[in-house]
Order: sequence, then structure tokens, then C-alpha cells
Amino acid sequence: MNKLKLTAAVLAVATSIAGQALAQQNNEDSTREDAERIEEILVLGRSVDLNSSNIEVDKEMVVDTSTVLKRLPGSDVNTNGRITGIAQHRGMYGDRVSVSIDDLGMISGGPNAMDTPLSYVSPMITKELIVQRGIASVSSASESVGGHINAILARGDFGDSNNFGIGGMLGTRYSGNGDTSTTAMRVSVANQDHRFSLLTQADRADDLTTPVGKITPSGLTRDRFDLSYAFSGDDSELLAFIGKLDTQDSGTPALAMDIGSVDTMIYGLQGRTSFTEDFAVEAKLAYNDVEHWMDNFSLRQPPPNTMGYRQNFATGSGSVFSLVGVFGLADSQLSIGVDGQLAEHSSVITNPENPMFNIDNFVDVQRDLAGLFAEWKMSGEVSDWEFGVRYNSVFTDAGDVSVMGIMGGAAQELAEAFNTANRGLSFENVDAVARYRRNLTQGVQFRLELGSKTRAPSYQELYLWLPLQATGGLADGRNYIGNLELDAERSNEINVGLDWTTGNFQFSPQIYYKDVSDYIQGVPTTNMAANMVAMMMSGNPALQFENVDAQIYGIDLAWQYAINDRVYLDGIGSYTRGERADISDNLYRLTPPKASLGISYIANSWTVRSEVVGYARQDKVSAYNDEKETPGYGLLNLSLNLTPNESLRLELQVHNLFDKTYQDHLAGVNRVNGSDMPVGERLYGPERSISAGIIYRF
Ligand SMILES: [Cu+2]
Repeated sequence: MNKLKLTAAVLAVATSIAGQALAQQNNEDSTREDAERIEEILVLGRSVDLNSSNIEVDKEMVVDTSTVLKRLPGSDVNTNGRITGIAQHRGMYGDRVSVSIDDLGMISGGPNAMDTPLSYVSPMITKELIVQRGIASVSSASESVGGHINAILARGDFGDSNNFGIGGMLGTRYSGNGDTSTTAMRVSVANQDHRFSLLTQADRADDLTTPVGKITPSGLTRDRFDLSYAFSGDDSELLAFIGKLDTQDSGTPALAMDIGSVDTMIYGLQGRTSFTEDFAVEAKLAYNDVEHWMDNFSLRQPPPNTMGYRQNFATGSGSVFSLVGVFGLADSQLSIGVDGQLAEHSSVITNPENPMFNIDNFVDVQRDLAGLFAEWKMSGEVSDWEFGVRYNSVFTDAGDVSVMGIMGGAAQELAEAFNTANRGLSFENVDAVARYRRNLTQGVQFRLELGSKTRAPSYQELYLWLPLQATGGLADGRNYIGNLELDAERSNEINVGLDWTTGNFQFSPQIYYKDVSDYIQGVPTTNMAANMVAMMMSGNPALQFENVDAQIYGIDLAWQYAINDRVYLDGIGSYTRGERADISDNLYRLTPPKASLGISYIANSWTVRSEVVGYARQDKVSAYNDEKETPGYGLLNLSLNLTPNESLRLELQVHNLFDKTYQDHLAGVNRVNGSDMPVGERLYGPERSISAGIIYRF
């Protein structure tokens, strides 16, 4: 397929024409799509085609991988802290956007998504992030109502002979703003069949500075380890890994508490075997468990009275699995699979200064999903077809709760009502996807996608029995209660895309519309007890998760123009609009319209790039939770990369060159007292920040 390659700060040097020719060569076999991507020459580390946006994360000077989403059309990130980025894509975020790591889902531990899936992929050891631009295949994830993102760790390559060799990477990056350092290492021992790999990355930072003062608290401490073995034979491949995430004392100023710790172990095993030329089996199994502490007094200014001290201990654990048979038919391929996810969550809130205070936030919550799917793909000379259908059965349950230390009887009343309610719930959903691609004329491709996707409610949306802010990271400052009567939401979606290449110009726009019935969001509740508790704790009445109707539509695009072999212009643009379909209101926390314009000069051993990124004013804000408008802004960023030889890479970057004062609409609102920014004000973006890095490969 014709790839549209976009400019970004990287090293590989190639003309767009060469890249295109290579991509076209590989056109024949779309089942080799993954292999094709590896062979493909990425002109500058970011590529956008009809199907997906890909970005080489290890080449991006970021602390959190979710930040790179800002550079992709249709994508962005809701930032509740520097390592707490929630992926947003085409107007959906949180549990609606499926994020996998090495094609495996993760069970998060934090009821407020402090350990978001992308916080598990430290950027210097992450090879690539792949964002499905449009409707995700039913085979890509169990629930993907808002799309699918896959991150791939950089575990190194296999060798080319029987002899084992050693290879790897050692690198460090430093940014003056917030004394931010990132150091990573990879060591791989591999021959052509076997590969052993060790990855580590350590991130440290103090509070960030903005033109109006410091963001308190925004420091972080995060370590990530991964040990893996991989086998690649003629008919089989295998990957086994053990990973660990150790996060300590990291600020999340848009939330009511900060991260004290996240301690996660991850175990994964996946493989593929071809039994005959026309039959292969793929199997995946992973398990992870999370222990997570957070509180409102260690990193931020504590509440004035010790009565207000809160700490929260949360655990999450569970497994994901899939087993897929892939049948080669004449000119097409049929996959039939089963998959699932078994997850458990608990969370208890205490006050270290008052042993008589105890809230069972979530007790033995269970959310289990089993899925069955069939997907047929046909790749032809001129056109490709894909049809998929999936059946999901979701079962959820929660244990009895109790509460101690909240004045008045309202909290007890809510606990009793919850304990006597029927909490074992099940949801049966069917998803369907059809995708079609066609070469219209020389250099012009067309894509049409239709989908009907579902998402059963999250455990927070169902079982948050006491009004609290444990909402999977909404960060709107409002206290929510769950709803045991919720239905699954369903998005019926259409996506139309073009990919147009003439000479040195490439252009890839897409337009989409989603009609979402039973969209789950908060609405004012009539539950008197809940409103009483919420008023006492926050001064606002409670919102309750409810099924409403919504529509989301928009357009996003990417383009590039090669002025000559050396100089490239490129840009992306995104517009997304989300509104309630049943009443007049906007959806909450949607990315404002944005556009970028970059110019890059690529020499043999160095690359320089400058990029202007503009966000429009966001005035389409939600009324139901008093979302605030944000003014528009533009930033100029510069980067320089040097490769004096094959093994050395030197990086220099200036972010926000003109030291502009700005607020990112998705960065959330300050919830921390005694900070340089008032409580309730949207957090400001970092001041001019200079970063440098050195990466050595061996
Ligand atoms: Cu937390």
C-alpha cells in the first residue's frame, strides 16, 4: 500500500520516492503488513497511512509515551500527571480506547487510572506506537469502541547466523525544566533463532516550571524492567517476558491525590505456529498484578485539618488470553478466535491520622470478559476487504461494602442499599466491522469502514457506591456514583479515507461519524443520600453514571511535501466534535481543533527540524460538569539530531522556544492548594525547555 510518510525528528535518510517504491513492492501481501512496516524506510520516524499512524517512540524526547499521541492525526492525550497520560482518539478516551502492549491488554490498578496502560511503556525502550486511525478490527482487541493502540517494546533484533552476538543500547536524556532525566539500557544476546533481552529505564524529575510558576506536584520517579526470551523458527515464533514497573512519589495535580507508589509485575507468553501452509495457530496469555498507594498529603500541601487526610490502597490483578486459528483460503484469510480478560479490583480509603475512618471503595470487584470472533480478509491487486464479527460476554460482580467515620447516616444508607442490591451483572454484546480499500487511480486510494462496536460499563461506572472521584481519570473534580442499571454503550460508525500521492506530495485525510447510543456519562442524580454525602465532601451534588446518547464526528489528516531530497514540509490536522444527541450539551474534555506545520532538513549525518503546533480555542465545553473553556495557542519547537557514526546519536531539543504562556485543554484543572496556580484553574504548559540526549548503540 502507498504509505504517506510524514516528517518528524529522526535519522534514517531516504527520499520519499524510495520509501514509496519499497512500500509498493510489498503491496501484494497485506498479511505481511507487520513485516512490511519493519522493512519500510521511515523517512522521519512518523508515518501515517490509510490504516494507521505509526511513530518510533524511542526517537522522541519525551518522558511519557502518551505524549507522542499529540503528534498524530486524530489522537491526543488527557494528562492528569506527567506519567499519567490517558489516550484520546477521535473524541473517545479512557476505557473506550483499547491500549495493548505487545498485543496484550493490561489490568490497571488505579481506580482513577493513575497507572494508565501507556505509563507501562517507558519511551526509550519502546520501539513503536501504532494507532488505528479508523475502526479497529474485531480481532485486535476485545472491546475497542473508541479505537485501538498497540505499543511494542524495543527488545532488539535476532542475529543473522547461528552464532550468538551481543547488542544493545545505552542512552540518557536530560531536560533542564524540572531537572528531568531519563536513562535507559538494552542488552540483547541473540542468534538467528534465539534472543534474550534485558531492558531497563529509570525516570526522575522534580516539579515542572511554567511561565506562571511551578506545577506542584509534578515530579516523578519511575523504573521499568523487562526480561524476555524470544524464539524465531521456520514455522514457529515465541515471546516470553517478565516485566516490572516501580513508580514512586509522582504528582497528579489534576486529581484529588498523588501517586505514592505503583508496583506492578507483568508476565506474558505468546506464540504462533504454522501447522501447514494454510493453517496457523496464535496463542497469547498474560497476567499482571498491581499494588498502588496514593494520598492527598505527602506530595501536595496537606488539608488544613488532619481530619481531611486521605490515603488509598488499591489493587488490580488479572489475566488476558487469546487463541486464534488462522486459515489460508484462496486469495483470502479467515481467523477464528476466542479471547478474554479476567480482572479483579479492590480499593480502600483510610486516614492515617484517624484509625476510625475507613471506606471500602471497591471490594472484590470482578470484571470478566469472554469473546468469540471470526474475521475474513481478502487482499487483491486493486482492493482489500475485511469482515469481522465478535460476540462478547461480560460478567461483573462486587462484594459487600462498609463505611466508618463519615458523619450522618447518608453514607450508611448508601452502603446498605448497595449491599442489598443485585450486583452480579452480565452483558451480551455483538460487534461487527466491515472495511474496504480500493486503488482508484494511480496514486489514489480510497477506504470505507463501517462498524458497530460495544463497550460494557467499567467497574467504576457500575460499582462506585459512595460519591467519590474514582472515575477512571475524568479529573473533572466532581464526585460520582455508579449505576447498577447501566446498559452497554454502542457506537455505530462510518469512516471514509483517501490517500493521495502525486509526485512529491502526499495527503491522507479521513472523515468519520459515530452515533453512540447508551453513551455512559455523568448526569445529576436524584439520589438524596448521594447528594448529601457529595455536598458534604465537595460542596457539589453528585453526578451519577447514566446511559445517554451522543454523536461524535470529525476529520483528521496528514500531509507531506518533499521540496527536494533534503527538505521536507509536513503537517497534521485534527478536528473533532462531540455532543449529546438527546439534549443540548457538548461532550467533556475533547481535544480542540489542532494543526501542525513542520520543516525538516535531512543531511547525511544530521537532521534539523522546526515545528509550529497550533491548538484552537476550545469553547465547545460540557455544561453538566462545568467544564471550562481554554484559549487557543501556538508553540514553536526545534530539534537537532546528529549521528557522527552509526552507533552514536546526539539529540538537542527546544520546546516552546518563545516561552509562550499557554494552557493545554486536556492537561486538566489544578486540584492542589498552595500551588503557583489557583485551584480550579486549568494547568499551564511548561515554559521554554531545553533537552539534550545521547544514545549509544552496540
Ligand atoms: Cu491512584
